[in-house]
Amino acid sequence: MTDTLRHPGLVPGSTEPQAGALGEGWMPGRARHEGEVRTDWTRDEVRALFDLPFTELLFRAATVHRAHHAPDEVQLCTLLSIKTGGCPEDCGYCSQSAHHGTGLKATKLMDVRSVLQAAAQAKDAGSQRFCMGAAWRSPKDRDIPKIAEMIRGVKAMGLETCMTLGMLDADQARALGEAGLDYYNHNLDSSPEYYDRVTSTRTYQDRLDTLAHVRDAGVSVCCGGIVGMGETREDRVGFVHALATLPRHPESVTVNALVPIRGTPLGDMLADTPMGKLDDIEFVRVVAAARIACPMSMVRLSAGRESMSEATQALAFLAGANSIFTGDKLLTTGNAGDSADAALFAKLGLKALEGEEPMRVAAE
Ligand code: SAM
Ligand code: DTB
Ligand code: SF4
Repeated sequence: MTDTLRHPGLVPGSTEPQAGALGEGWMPGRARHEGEVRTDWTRDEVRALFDLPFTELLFRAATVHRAHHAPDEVQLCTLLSIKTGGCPEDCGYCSQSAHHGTGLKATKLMDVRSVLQAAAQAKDAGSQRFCMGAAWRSPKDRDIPKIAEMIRGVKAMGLETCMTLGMLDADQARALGEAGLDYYNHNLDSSPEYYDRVTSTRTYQDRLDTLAHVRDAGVSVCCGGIVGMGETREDRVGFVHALATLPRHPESVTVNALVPIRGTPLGDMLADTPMGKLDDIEFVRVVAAARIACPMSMVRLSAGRESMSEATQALAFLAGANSIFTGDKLLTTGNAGDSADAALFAKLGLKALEGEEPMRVAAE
């Protein structure tokens, strides 16, 4: 069943305000039909979304959201770091890079049994998807059989599987697909222009190449980035534009707020500076723009929720976020925790998504 059928009357465009209701500023950035899936967004159109009056942007995002998704349903995902620290990449935000002195203890790849135990706990806690992350530049071919075993084991529990292991070549992506992997998370992180300020050990094109291999292998894509890294509004525009103009929108779009970590270049640079905390309204603008530009995707309110007010999270849900990471840990940093989330869901009248995601339904 499509989401449109589940929400009769909320077809794309049905709740649009009249064009011109807000004067000249309204038309730029307007999709040809509200909620239409397009991969030909121009950067000017995305910028025009960001430039809308905040309440107008929120209204438009909420309208698009309702056209494709149940607004009271939020997908629950759980993260596990299956190989922590010691990463050869130098991502300026990351606690796990061997280039930074964060004091994090590096570990080997976990054994399959321990991973399956953690997955079983996540399932008991109501999670729909189990996301496994490794601090690698890319996996070694010798790691793939063990990774494949984890995928098969987690799937056998009835959970969706997601892996994030760094760059993949075409054969590795195919091997993960053959093991039954549902999603691969690989983030573009920021705009193409800002990327080399964030990471110097790989290029934007490297990220795009892996995303293409993942798609070619028939694995769904989870892709997003981080806001609050000292980037400009124009970089946030470029980031959403990059997601919206991929050959096919990611099934999941992750929007992380930077978790500033002492010992990382970005964490240290931004700590105690006025730039250190991204304005909440600007963060919600990114969520809303991503929702409008990628109407069918699940938009995940990702890292940074632990220090985000309930009101900001509520605005993000109104703006179209419909997925979160649950539990009290992300990969190496804290997360809001199940009791805080249960209280928030009760307060906001939200419930866990149990059905399928629209883009996956459409692809089947
Ligand atoms: N090594 C793999 C890679 O980089 O693709 C997978 C793991 S990596 C930790 C996954 C994503 O987590 C990054 O792309 C980044 O967007 C996000 N992330 C890492 N550290 C973060 C932080 N301190 N705050 C917010 N997001 C962060
Ligand atoms: C994503 O976009 N966010 C998640 C997941 N993909 C792998 C990771 C967030 C990590 C936050 C910092 C940490 O816990 O180390
Ligand atoms: Fe390594 Fe991923 Fe962290 Fe970059 S974000 S340092 S690739 S674990």
